[in-house]
Amino acid sequence: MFLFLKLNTSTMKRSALFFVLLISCTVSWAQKNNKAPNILIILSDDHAYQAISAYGSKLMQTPNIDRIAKEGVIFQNACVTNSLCGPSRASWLTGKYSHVNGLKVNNLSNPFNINQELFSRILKQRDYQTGLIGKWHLQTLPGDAFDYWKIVPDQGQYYNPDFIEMNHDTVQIQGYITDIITELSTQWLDHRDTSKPFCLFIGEKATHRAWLPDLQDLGAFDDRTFPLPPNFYDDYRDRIAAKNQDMSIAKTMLLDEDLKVHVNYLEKAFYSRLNAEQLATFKTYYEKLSKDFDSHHYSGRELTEWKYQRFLKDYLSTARSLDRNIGKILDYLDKNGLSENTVVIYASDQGFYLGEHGWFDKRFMYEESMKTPVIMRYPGVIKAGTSLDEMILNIDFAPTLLEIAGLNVPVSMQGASFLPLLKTGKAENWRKAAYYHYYEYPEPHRVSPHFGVRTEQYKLIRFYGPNDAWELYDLKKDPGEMKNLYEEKKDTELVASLKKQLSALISQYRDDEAMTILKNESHP
Ligand code: SGN
Ligand code: CA
Repeated sequence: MFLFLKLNTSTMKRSALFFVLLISCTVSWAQKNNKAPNILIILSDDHAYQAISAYGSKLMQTPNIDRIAKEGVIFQNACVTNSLCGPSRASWLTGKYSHVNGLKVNNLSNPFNINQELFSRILKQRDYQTGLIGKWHLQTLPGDAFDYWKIVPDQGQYYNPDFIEMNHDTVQIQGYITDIITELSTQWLDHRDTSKPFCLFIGEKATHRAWLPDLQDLGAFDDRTFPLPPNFYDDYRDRIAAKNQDMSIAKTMLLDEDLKVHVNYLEKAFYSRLNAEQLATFKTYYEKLSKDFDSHHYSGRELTEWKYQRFLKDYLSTARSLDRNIGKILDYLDKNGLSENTVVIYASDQGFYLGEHGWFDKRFMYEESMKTPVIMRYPGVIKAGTSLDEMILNIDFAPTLLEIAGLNVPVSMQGASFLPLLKTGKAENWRKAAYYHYYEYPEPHRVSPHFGVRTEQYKLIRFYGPNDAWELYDLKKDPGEMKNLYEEKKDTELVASLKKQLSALISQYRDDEAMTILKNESHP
């Protein structure tokens, strides 16, 4: 027994020594080689997952976006917390809900507070080289939030656009916005300090209204007739807020400004940006179309369906350049040996309706707006071809990116890092319910404010203000969200449990405004 122990102790000592040696070698190897990864974010504007072939779209092929999915992960249930450009970007940067970061609506009179904690500034302070190029739309300038920035003012222009530089000068650059943003991004990468990891935030203007394509893509879908979404002729029965919106293809979408039928080239400021040659190409295409439109004398449903077809043709043509430019950026990474050590994220600031419920635009908590495309590549960490059903939120990006960079996540950030999901495809105790709160009313689309909770199967929404109502959907049985089950189920355990989850999330995220509405309801 004694002999055995002795033998065992000396074996243990030798093993321990071996391990100490092994660990010290590993640490020095790791220190030399474990360079923090670069981060490249491409955030588009209003790009619907229904128009991305990696999400199963039959509307068009997006081979370059699909390439990121093939080499990485596609999130099937990535959601925003307030489906609007400025608020979504503010949540991206801060990792916080709108009521905490202060940006609830796109509003000139209430600019984003740039001095709060932002993931980009933390990366910058921790030796990342940070850049921001393209759409920003936070009404305030980026200031010291990035080492370098060059942004388009407000929504930006598609043709020969203006850019604001760091010295606050505005310069006009000739060409098509999506190409220019790629060009500026690769130029910045060419001149970066290669001794540091980089984080580049690319804000695309595409595919925002009024869907103006690169001139080489005009007519790219003219031989196609797109099927109407099954709920295109929604009558909004049982759904007062949906009924009272102003974002329908039939009534809101404009023939001239949106669909370029007999556009007044003198009135709309952006057409005056085109040079003579560009204007001639543009006019040739849309004047032929206008004549054709006149000859048909469309009305009623025929007119609405003509508008839908034209909307999709312009929208998808604009998306063609977006996908092509994403390909250019991926090629740049390949050519410069950066692909292996760069995390690439492709996402849209929110989803978008492509005719579902008869709509364009976003804002509502219904699926096509609340869910947004998120596709990500991280060689060596994410297994190629992964598809995840877990619900991630736009407030999760800031904590995830900080964790990827090996930095601590401030406790004040409300999102959760989904790095464990990326590494293993699962995460302990991942959220089972997502909280949403939308505010902007009445302009520009008369979408009533609302908040709610989405689980894997159900969605409970509380509209307040002008259209006071509860709504309940069974997403499995009714993915088009056409049947509001609330009246039928309001006294059931299901509704009680969803209300409990909603109230718990409201407390967790400290949304006092929503809490007051709920409290007033239970104690009239
Ligand atoms: C503009 C658009 C709206 C759109 C908002 C917000 N009208 O006001 O249709 O909802 O932007 O979009 S437009 O005639 O000026 O195009 S966001 O993506 O920036 O939030
Ligand atoms: Ca947007």
